[in-house]
Amino acid sequence: MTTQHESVVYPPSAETVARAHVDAAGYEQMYAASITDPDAFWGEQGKRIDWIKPYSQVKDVNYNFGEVSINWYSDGALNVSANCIDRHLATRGDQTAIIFEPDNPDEPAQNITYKQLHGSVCRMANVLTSMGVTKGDRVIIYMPMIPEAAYAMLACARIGAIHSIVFAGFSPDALAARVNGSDAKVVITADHAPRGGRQTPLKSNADAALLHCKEDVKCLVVKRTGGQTTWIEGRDYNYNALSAAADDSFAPVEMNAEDPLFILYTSGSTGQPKGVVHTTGGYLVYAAMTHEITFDYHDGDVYWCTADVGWVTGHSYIVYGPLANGATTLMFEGVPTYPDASRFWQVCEKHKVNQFYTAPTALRALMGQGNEWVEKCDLSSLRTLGTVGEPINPEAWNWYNEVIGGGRCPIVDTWWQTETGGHLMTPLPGAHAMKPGSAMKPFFGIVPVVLDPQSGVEIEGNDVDGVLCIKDSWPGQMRTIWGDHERFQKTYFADYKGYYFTGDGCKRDADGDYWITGRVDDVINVSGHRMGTAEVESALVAHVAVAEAAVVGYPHDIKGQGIYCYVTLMNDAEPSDALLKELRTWVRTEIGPIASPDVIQWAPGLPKTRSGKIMRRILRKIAENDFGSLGDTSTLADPSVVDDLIANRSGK
Ligand code: 6R9
Repeated sequence: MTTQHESVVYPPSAETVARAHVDAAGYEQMYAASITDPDAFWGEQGKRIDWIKPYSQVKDVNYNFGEVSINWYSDGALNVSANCIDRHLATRGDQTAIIFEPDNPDEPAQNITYKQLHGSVCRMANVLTSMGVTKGDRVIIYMPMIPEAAYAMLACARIGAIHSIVFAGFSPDALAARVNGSDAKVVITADHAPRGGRQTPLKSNADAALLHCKEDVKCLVVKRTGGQTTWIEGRDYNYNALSAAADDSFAPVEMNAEDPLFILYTSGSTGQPKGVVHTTGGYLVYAAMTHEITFDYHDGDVYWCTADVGWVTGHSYIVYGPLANGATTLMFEGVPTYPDASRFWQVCEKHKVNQFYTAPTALRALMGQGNEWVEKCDLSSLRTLGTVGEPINPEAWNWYNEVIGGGRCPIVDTWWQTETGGHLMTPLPGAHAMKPGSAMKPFFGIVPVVLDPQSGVEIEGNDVDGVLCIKDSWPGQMRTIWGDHERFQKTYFADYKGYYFTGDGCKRDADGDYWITGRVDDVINVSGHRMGTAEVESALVAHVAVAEAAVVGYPHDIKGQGIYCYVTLMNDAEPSDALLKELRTWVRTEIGPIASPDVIQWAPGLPKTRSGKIMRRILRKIAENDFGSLGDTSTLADPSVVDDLIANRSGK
């Protein structure tokens, strides 16, 4: 995988520029306005959505460590579900809001109109209310990628309950931690989740999780496959029966702009995942605006983001952004390679998709299968292509551009994070020339700065690199970590005072365009999924045979990064293939299949400083097979452990 920067530049076509919401001059003018007078700019943008009570205040932000507080539109009131549904009913009630494409291509797709969406969401809101859910309560959503997942999100928003989605690939233990961490009242799940022809037993996972939760947590079960599940009377509620009997109207609850909309757990460099909190008004304004402008979405287009609602991309760019804009958004239950490697392209052809948004890892996997899978499909409807989740290598970018986009479609390489709510840097289709692998330019209102990692001083000028921080707030920014505002400040505002610290490294090239160079902390990015090495380590050391573990990322052709684990066993444990397999299964059970170790190396000792700190830099180099540049090992307590690790490095 090449990572060097290509100097090739792809300007947008005249047709793209003519159609685009924003052209080059428009970008310059709007960007300048957004920075010079954020109150005026965002005050105007706030009108994209409907307010029950208009705001008189726009931005009210303090980035000073110790007193960080972020508020937008804070005296306004609104309801997100009303914005995503009700306000479209008069003009587009019969337009498709959600296209559902099931895992099995032989199962019919569904087109759900805005009117139908309204009915289903109201019924779900009534069901949740009858289970005791009210404004401010937390609801966990642990679901397949089916329309009911979107109904659940919007029903919570309608009631004013705070949802927290747990990706269906997470284990019962991870689910229990999130139910308990958010003190949730209800878990919404389904019997099974079909994916790639296989089925994940969601309900039985939820049963296992709920054994470790408070007894009064209730479970609402959606029928997806009709497969066998156990049923606990009094705790389990049958969604299909209850919603059929429920009223199809439910008045949206008035929410303050700063009331939480959702919590989403994400990995950090230390400790267990943290509950990122997004609020109601600013988040929706930002999700709606970025969805329209980044993808150059126009009325009547069909838009498809292949993410899962379990990740932030699914929140902002499958559900909230598109629906706030009255779009037709496609929800896909399956995987790119089932039943075969042409599935994505068949779905594009079948539903005449105009904007397509996916992750580099999927592109790399599909690219390796050959072009014949693409060439048999008609992709002429495609207009904008997007990527997200990790840096895209030039080979994958070129393949996306030429083979998928036929050289006609701008590629928006959107850099952002769970914490940012929406895109912070991306080329805009009609405004910027593209460079393969570059996130190019900041979105409106975003002031990226490159800091010297040691001194924290801003590095001015071009052709520079350092750590990426953001100078000021934007409406979609996270507001706090659920239940731990101090951790919020320490994670994002302590290392570089007065800035939001992204955790990413970045280069500003000679033209002033931005390139994300990857995480500078102990977070790794596996197939576009964020993982804290600390989480995998703590799963490993929870096993009786493991004394100590250190986990690092290493370059992986398809996944971007793979998980490399150094494991020191207890004195009475013997290394064996069986134990290796057991540990792999153990981590999958503790966290979920996405955390499955790619490599486990037995390490009789780990390289440590005299004060006992593990030298991860060295472990990273060994995992990368880069023994020539181990750097200074003289500060190690026992330098000979390094020789042993090199001599026994696993074959991968
Ligand atoms: C939206 C999302 C965030 C981290 C982020 C960065 C990496 C995301 C990227 C990218 C290079 C891009 N990342 N988009 N790196 N180019 N276009 O992915 O959120 O799961 O929180 O991950 O992903 O390292 O800091 P999240």
